[in-house]
Amino acid sequence: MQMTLRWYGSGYDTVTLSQIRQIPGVTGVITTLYGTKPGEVWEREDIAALKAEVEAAGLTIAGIESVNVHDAIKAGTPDRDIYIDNYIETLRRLGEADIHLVCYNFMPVFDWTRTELARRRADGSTVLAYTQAAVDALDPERMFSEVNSNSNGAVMPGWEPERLAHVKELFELYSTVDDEALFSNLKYFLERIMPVCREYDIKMAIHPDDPAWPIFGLPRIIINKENILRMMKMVDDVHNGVTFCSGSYGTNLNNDLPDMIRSLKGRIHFAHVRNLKFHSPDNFEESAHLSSDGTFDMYEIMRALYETGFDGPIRPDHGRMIWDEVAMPGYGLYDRALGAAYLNGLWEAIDKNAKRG
Ligand SMILES: [Mn+2]
Repeated sequence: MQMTLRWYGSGYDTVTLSQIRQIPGVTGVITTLYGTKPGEVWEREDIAALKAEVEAAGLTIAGIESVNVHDAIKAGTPDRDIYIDNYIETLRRLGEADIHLVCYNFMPVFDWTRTELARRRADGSTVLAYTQAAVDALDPERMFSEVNSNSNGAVMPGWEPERLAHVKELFELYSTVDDEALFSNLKYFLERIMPVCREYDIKMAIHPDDPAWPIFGLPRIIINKENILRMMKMVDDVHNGVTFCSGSYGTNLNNDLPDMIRSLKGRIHFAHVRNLKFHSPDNFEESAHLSSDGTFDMYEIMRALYETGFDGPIRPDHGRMIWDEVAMPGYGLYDRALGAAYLNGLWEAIDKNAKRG
């Protein structure tokens, strides 16, 4: 595996490449052209400049998170082919730049959803948190404005304010899209992009829906073992793969994370590893990475990745806000650096144990 950190780019991220370079064992970043909109073709010069900047800092681009999928593709509207053609062209340009991993999601309207961006914990740190009761009490428009007013000035990925203006239209767009239609639209998209992925050996890695159940009446399909295996089989190509995000699949306590990892052997191209602390099945917060701080057994998650031969990029996912850092919620430097060090430690121990027999 390659240990990485997500980085939003110089114009957007409070964390610098030189800081990332100093985290022991972190050799790459997962990044994106944050200023692009879903459906656009990425400019070759912009890709080249991003790559040059990362490499000048002594790091590599380990993958792109994300190339976002336009709502026309997810909803399967008649103009979707225009956007798929653009997506294919972006993939071609990334492949030409020797980039071979692309994370994306297929969530209608909303990206990941949290109801608190700064829940205070006993130790004084603040974390992202979720309660179903808070979602049930909100309408989608309020959700957008609350996220944007509590983000420490950052533009939260998937919660761009300009999307708020269209939230009613977006809901209308999906009014006839159920789970089956969403699966079928995803299959159509994947079948069209697989040739360019094969040509440039680009591994597509779908991110799970977060939380892993429908919200606001919208369908969500990338939520459990049954559905993700269905997706792997419906386009059975190694380039159709998965971002295994423990914190997203883990929102549903019925998901057995190590078992899911084992069932996806060979198809996990990217891993987000983080822990959650549950107070009840629908009230959880993003704890420190350490097993004892949350609900998941992080050793077993890392062991399952190791034993299935996972060799892609991995990153600590969201971190707590600690030591008075001011940054995009979930994406400060300090706690993610602690997470990377901890995950590296688990991996080293698992690796040495395995080699000792
Ligand atoms: Mn994730």
